[in-house]
Amino acid sequence: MSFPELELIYFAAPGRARPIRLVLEIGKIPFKDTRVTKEEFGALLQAGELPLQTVPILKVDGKFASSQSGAIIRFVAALAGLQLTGATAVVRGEDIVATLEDILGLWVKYFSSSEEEKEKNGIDFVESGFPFYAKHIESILGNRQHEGPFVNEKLSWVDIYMYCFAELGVDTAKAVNKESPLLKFPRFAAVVKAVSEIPEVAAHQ
Ligand SMILES: N[C@@H](CCC(=O)N[C@@H](CS)C(=O)NCC(=O)O)C(=O)O
Repeated sequence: MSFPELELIYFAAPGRARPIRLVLEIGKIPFKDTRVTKEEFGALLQAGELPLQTVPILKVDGKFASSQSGAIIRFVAALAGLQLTGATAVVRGEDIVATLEDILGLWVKYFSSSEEEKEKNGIDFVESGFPFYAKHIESILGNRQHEGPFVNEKLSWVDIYMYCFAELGVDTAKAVNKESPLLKFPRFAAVVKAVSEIPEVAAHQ
């Protein structure tokens, strides 16, 4: 199969690039994984190569294609055959993705809180914020009409998104010495486990 020439530009961190990198790796799609330092990011900014002053950036065949991670992941998922197919898959999957973005919004508030408030806000996130949204995701998963572990019958980029975003809860719980909030959501946890067992995910760096 032939693919366009892809370059993903992001920091040397998982962040918003991780689900994109994983989808490309699972799809066996070659790409240039450009990981920039803060200085290199500044140089790209100066050169006018970051239209929204943010990364990730995707270049296709050497030309700018997108500066929105949501657009990039849907594009690479379509190339990898990991897109949401069919109306029910779209409404179920996109509801989960939007809810994961809500979780990220809350987590950013916790993460940017002052040193004095950090522990208390972390505990609130693990015991109340994350579970509020995870309960909703769990109920969507409860409405599935199939027996497999994934959101839809077949693996899609949404499962990979869930795997990446679940770490916000798991890692914050570790940071504040609390139990993982995923333990209360067995269907969500089963998606995360199934994705973690995909060879490309297990081998990802
Ligand atoms: N809506 C954008 C947001 C991207 C974004 O906020 N990127 C952050 C890194 S995760 C960034 O480039 N921040 C600029 C900086 O760190 O100076 C997307 O999802 O792609």
